[in-house]
Amino acid sequence: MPLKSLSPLYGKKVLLLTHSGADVDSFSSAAAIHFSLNGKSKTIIGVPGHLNLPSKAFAERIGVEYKIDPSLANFDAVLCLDFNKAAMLGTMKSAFDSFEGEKFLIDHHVPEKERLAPEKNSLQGKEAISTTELVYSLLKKSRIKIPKKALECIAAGIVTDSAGFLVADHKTFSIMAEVMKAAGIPYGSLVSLFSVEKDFSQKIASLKAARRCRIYKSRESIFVSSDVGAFEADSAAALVRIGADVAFCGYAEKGRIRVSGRVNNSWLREKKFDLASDVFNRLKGFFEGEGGGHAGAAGFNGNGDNIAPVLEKCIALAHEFNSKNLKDAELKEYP
Ligand SMILES: [Mn+2]
Repeated sequence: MPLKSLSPLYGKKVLLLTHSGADVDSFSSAAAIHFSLNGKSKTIIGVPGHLNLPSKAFAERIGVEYKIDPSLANFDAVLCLDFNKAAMLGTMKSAFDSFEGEKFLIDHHVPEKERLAPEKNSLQGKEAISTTELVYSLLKKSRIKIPKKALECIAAGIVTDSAGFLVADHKTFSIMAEVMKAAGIPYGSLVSLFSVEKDFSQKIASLKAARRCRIYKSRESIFVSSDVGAFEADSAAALVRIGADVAFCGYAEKGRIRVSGRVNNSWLREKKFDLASDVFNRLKGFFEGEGGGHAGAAGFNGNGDNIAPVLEKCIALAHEFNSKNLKDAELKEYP
């Protein structure tokens, strides 16, 4: 039986834990629960490593504290938000693995074999557009009066994880309408809570990714890959905006490799492609590391000193997907 209410957390000291490099959905899931359980539980928001730029701005503007790499000592329970693999905790993984208190999980990724929390403490809904959507359903079932700030968090997670409603359906809009009505906040103000102007180095990274990019033709589709020093997710998204159907950007640094992939939305729907299962999870068979994410936005973290073969393998796996059942579909690189 999955988690049906937040009441098992009442009266306890609870760490609300995001994944490393917390995005807005992960962070605002924690913040929504933090605001809503005020007075019922003692909650602290914990972030392994760092927050991404939009969620850092969001935390500041909504006015909520968090701890980077907190110690798990003295907590009765840890609630994992928006991830389902301990590898997503970065350097906090071992502390989490050896934590002896209760473990809880709310997440919308496709369930893994690995379990971070017992089933009775988990709410997993891969049909939900965001983890905040699951948090919202749980707060309602718990009959908690949801404060305005928590409603803003819930809405922010839906907007960002749906990529501005690109992957939304009618249910997403009805939940959004309900949450925005209760929060009494116009859409523009909501978006301004997490919007960040790209900074200079981010723009340079995207432009360099475009300059260095390798361009491939896989049947009638365009795949690209690029070696970038930083902002790999953002750079991959930029390459999709200028015409790639699938883009991989990554780098190797100090023995670590990191790759992000992004996919054009209509291509993704037409092909029923899934970056996580068709590329990044399979990459594990060739390189040491962990892959994961969503159909249209995913990544891989691993060990290695050379990014070129990793990017080439990503392109090859995407091409393998794109050419299945076709014998002679060749992958052509543009000079
Ligand atoms: Mn999410």
